[in-house]
Amino acid sequence: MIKKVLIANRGEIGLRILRACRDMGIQTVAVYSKADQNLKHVRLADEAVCIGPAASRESYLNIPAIISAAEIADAVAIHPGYGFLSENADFAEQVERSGFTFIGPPASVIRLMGDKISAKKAMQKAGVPCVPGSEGALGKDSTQNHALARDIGYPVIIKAAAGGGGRGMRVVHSEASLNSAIATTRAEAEAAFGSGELYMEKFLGHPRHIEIQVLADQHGNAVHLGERDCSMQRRHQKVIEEAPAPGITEQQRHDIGQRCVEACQRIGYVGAGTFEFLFQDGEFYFIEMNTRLQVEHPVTERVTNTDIVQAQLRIAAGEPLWFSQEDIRIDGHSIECRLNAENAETFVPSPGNITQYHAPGGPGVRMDTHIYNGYTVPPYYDSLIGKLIVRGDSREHAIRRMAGALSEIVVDGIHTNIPLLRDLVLDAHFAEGGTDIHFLENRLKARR
Ligand code: MV4
Repeated sequence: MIKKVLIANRGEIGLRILRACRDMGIQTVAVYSKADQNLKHVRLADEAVCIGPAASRESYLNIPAIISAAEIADAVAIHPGYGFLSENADFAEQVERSGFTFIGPPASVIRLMGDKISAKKAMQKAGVPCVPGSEGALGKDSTQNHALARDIGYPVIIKAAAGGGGRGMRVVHSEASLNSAIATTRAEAEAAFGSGELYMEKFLGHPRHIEIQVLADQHGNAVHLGERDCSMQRRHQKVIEEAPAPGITEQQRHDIGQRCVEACQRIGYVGAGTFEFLFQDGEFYFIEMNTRLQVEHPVTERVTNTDIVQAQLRIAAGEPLWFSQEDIRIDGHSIECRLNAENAETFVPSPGNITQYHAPGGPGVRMDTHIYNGYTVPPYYDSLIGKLIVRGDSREHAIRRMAGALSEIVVDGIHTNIPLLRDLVLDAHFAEGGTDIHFLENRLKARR
């Protein structure tokens, strides 16, 4: 097994990774910015190295500083967590070239999936269903682009190959605005990503966001851990996630899961990964693949009785997968609420001192958080302060447990989105299940 892991992240996921390591007898090295000396996992790690000032650019995104810290502490492997450098192929490459193990897929696979056009091509070839659209990048020929859009059928969506996660895209409803939409999206993509490469897809008007969790080892074995429904979102920030996705049948799960497993084998995927789909009118359409651990991984853990972070570590150590697809059962229902330091109505970030924290508890309740009484949430990073995860025997049971846990939790001193979460969990439409990606934004609009 790996002897010592450097945790190249912060907050709740830094602590999550530390706990997985500790559970497996792996030593830990925390790296932190000057604003993060008081992070819980920094206090708990075997060693801690300050890697720079508060600004992410100069600390959590500072590749030389992180690799130097790994050298100083004599770490064997680096876990990137999510966000920051987790999907940076150059980082993965430099980690490996410096003689460390990158806990994630090979740099070449990160690069392949980072380019959304090459990702889609690879998935199409592997038999994963994709959104109908352009074959590869859009050309400069306006006549051709018009013919393509007419072929696909309006509305279409123009997306940047280097985009993803909702950045660099534009919906086009009719041919009158196609040229200008392409030009504007191209200019924006050029400025934001340094690449103006674009592609076109049929725009789906009312999809759900359903994603498949996979694990693949270094020996060509792969399994899927079922799906998550992440449709409850605002401005591409997920708010509530759940597993399994309401209304998805055993057959649908098996079929789409098998496609993802085969795709993993085709592309040489290694580690934990997620296939993102839009789901509309009973069909799955691949949009992107995430080559990292995801924020919402715990809901999958709770219904499959797995530990995805420990699996990442064992896979990185070269261990062959220790269970097969038949061993995976979806047992019960799990829901996660993301707790943010922000105003529940305006969504304005609310960093500051937490004067009082009372954790929720009881059967089936898990709280993944780095906060504690007296902790000060710094203003420099993402506003996520924790994740409340529940498991129940059924979806109704899970909702009841979530409502109970949200009524117990106390976070004082800062504003949080807990009031919004309480509202949503008690919502009649949410109780029905299967709300689409526009539900929350429409509901917020209607309330004002
Ligand atoms: C789409 C779409 C509709 N049709 N593609 C947004 C994030 C990025 N991963 C892809 N996104 C979308 N792609 C087609 N062909 C609608 C979205 C979308 C969305 C997707 C998932 C979760 C939330 C979303 C919110 C707005 C738009």
